Amino acid sequence: MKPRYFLFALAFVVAALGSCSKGSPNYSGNPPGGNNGGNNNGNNGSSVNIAGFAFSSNSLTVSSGTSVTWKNMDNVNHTVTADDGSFDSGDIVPGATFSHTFSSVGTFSYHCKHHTYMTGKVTVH
Ligand SMILES: [Cu+2]
Repeated sequence: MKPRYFLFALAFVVAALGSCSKGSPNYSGNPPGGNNGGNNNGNNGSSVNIAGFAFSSNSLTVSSGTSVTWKNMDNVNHTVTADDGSFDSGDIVPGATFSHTFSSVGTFSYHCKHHTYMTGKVTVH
């Protein structure tokens, strides 16, 4: 009596599991191509580190309207001063940043007032 009841119950469970797995949808795992990727060359901003008494990207090309941010990674003051005087950060203390938006097309050379060998340029198109 008892063993037969047990077998019956077991058969029922196996049948239930079987129908369950047969009935499950054809799921093939993660959907493909979910990553759109980051767009790193957008027009909204660009950055230059000042480190080791040098501008990390000393020749930068950006679109008109781009805001460029310089960050002083050194432990002395630096400046970002346009050679033609069109912009001047004043002293950028260690750890601080300076931003300038380039709204007109052209090539803008700049330097650091304290260390005139530190030079860079931004080409705006
Ligand atoms: Cu400097």
